[in-house]
This record gives sequence, structure tokens and C-alpha cells, in this order.
Amino acid sequence: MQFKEDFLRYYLIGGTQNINFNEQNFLTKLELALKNGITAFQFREKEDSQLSYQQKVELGLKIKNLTNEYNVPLFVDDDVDLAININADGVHFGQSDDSLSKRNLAHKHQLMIGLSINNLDELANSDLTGIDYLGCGPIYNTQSKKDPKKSIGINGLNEIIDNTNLPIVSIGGINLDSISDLHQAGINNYSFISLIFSSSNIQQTMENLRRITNA
Ligand code: TZP
Ligand code: MG
Repeated sequence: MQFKEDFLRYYLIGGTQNINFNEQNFLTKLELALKNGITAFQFREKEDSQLSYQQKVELGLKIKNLTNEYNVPLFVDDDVDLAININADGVHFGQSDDSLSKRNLAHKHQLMIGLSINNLDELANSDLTGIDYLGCGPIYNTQSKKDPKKSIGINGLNEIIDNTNLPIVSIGGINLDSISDLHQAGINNYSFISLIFSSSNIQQTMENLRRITNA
């Protein structure tokens, strides 16, 4: 699949650890989010994920069926092999999971590639060859990631934006309150976990999200 910046507009991330390890709830929430306008999904079994590799493949295949149905690209966090096995559209690398061999494998399978960037040093020290987009943050404090890096705020995000031409999606602590500041600062691409996976009314949350960001 050819990368488009539009994919980054409302980019949901998540795995079973974000929903009390309840696979059925996870799939139900994902489908509601897809139905209500997310533009990409990243499958991220992380932190205290309890799934074996085979279970990740089985769940990943169900996720792929759903994202296909709604014509939304599927990214996989970190694991190129899993991405290939579930026929995902892309992979997302953190600073510590990026390696030449993984990148080459992703390229060979025509996967789109995202890379996490927290600050200007990481930007300057990263090989950006073949990278389609950057995930930048955490912008604000987040409960969804263990040992998050320092929150960079809108100023830190703007520093990165000013120093690259790559498309950027913001991440970290993005909720219905913080998103209006980002929107007012001219930031148009948002990724989030708890905004959706902790929402008790995903349709309403997505409607509010669109209203606040003028979509
Ligand atoms: N990387 C930086 S912050 C973060 C990740 C994976 C978690 C974002 O989750 P939330 O709930 O939207 O703050
Ligand atoms: Mg990672």
C-alpha cells in the first residue's frame, strides 16, 4: 500500500493490554473506532501483553479482516515478521527496535514504515532512508507506556516539525482536552490509545474528536 499522510489524521494504537486482556472487547472497540472514522490502526502488543506469538498471529488476522473491511491501513509495532504473517500494511519502529535487517525485510515486503522520534538529537541521529512518517512524542504525560521519554509539549513537537519534511503524527496524552491546543497550534495528525480504549462511548468520542478538530 502506498503511504498517504491522510493515514496519520486519526491514528489509533492498541493491544489487548489496553483493554484488560479481553480480546473480544478489544475487537469490538476496534471495530467501533473503524466505523467512526479512524484513519489507521497500529497493533501494539506491548508492556505486559500475555499473548504468545501464535496468539498474536491469530488475533492479528482477525484485526486485518476488520481493517480491510473499513479500508484502513494496519501497522504492527516493532515486529516485521508478525506484520508479514498477518499481511499488514506497515510497521512502526521505536528508537531501540530499528535495525537495518528489519528495515530491509520491511522494504522487501513493501511495508510502510514509521519511526518514533522524541527530540532533535534522535532526529539527527536516525537513518531516515525509506521512512514514511515519524511518530513524535510523548507530547503530554501518558499512562499507556511504561517508562515514557520526557514529554515534549507543543514546543518540542514544533522543533521536530521545523527540522524535517517527513509527515508527522503526534502521540502521547492526546485526549479531548489536549487535542484542541494541538489543533489550535496547527497540528493536524493525532495518534492515541486511551482516548479510544478507555472511552465508554466511542461513537461520541470520535464525533467530539472530529468536531474539535474541524473535520
Ligand atoms: N509512545 C509514546 S506515548 C505512547 C506511545 C506508544 C502512548 C500513547 O498512549 P495515550 O493513551 O494516547 O497517551
Ligand atoms: Mg517499539
